[in-house]
Amino acid sequence: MSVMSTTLDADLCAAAQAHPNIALIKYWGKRDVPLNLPVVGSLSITLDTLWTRTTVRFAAELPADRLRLNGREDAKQLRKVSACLDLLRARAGTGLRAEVTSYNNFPTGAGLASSASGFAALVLAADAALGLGLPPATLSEFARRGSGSASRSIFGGYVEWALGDRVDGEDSVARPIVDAAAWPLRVAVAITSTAEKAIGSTEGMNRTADTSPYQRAWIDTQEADLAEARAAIAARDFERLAAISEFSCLKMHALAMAARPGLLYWNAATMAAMHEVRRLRATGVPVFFTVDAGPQVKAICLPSAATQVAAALREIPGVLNVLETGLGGPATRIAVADAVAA
Ligand code: 2P0
Repeated sequence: MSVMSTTLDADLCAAAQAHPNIALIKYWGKRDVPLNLPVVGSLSITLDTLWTRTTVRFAAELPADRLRLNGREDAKQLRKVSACLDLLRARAGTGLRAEVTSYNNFPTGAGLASSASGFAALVLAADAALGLGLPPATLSEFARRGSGSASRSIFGGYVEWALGDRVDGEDSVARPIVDAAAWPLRVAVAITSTAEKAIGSTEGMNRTADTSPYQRAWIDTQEADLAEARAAIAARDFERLAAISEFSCLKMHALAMAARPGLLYWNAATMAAMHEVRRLRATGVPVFFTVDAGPQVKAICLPSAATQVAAALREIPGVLNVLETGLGGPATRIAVADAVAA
């Protein structure tokens, strides 16, 4: 079906849903900023109950792209969204502008990877609206161009985003390594602030690369961490995954803290939650933490410990809310009618 032949009689409109992901082996640093090519590979889990739902409508009457995010026009994100849509327009051979409507059922811009689920949902909805049917690896590549971590949210369960070595970045895409159902860990997200973060990931990563004396060590040690995490997941070895994941998280924060000026994403409740997770683990509870470029603490645990972990996090002063989720599936198309605010 040619795009141009359908523009006069039908809206090119489709919707998609994608879930945020949490990196256990972290992405931090870009070797190519415009292409979002990373300096390290990374490995994540995709979440279940948190989602972004996005509708994309291409139409001849639109003079420019428009974005409504959580019910409001968002000029700040529009440039990145337009640039991402350009990739799909180029494949479709169309110059049609689009109206994008997107909702998150979780706080935006607070270290909960809303850009990951956001760009994954955007790319899949635009792909469907234009009738492209691009393969998942290409969807992952295009999502990466919007936001690095979005490459991983195209897929469900345990996902690895390859470092790649091509200058055009075509091999720096994600792939699923183990299904969510094959090892259904649980995640409790301790929300300690709902404010938008002061320093975005891109700026933080670039400042780190420019000024942190630990950047070289970070790059040189990542492959061993990835190998260890892959082995832990393959063996369903929770303690081994806990150890390597906390190591990668603390190493990333140490790297960023050593930038000038240092990046401090934690608040007092972030620290308290990390200590509580370690206290629980010392008493035999199967749980570990990870923290991204924001103050929320993600506690990953075996299903048997989920209720106890969430209850313990709720007791911590400064923890505003605890979201509980399992591991989720890949980005999927949804009916346009289901994409409106839930
Ligand atoms: C990650 N983070 O692996 C790491 C760990 C935050 C800390 O990916 O600049 O929004 O759009 O590529 O993907 C958050 O950074 O950054 C992130 P851009 P992104 O999940």
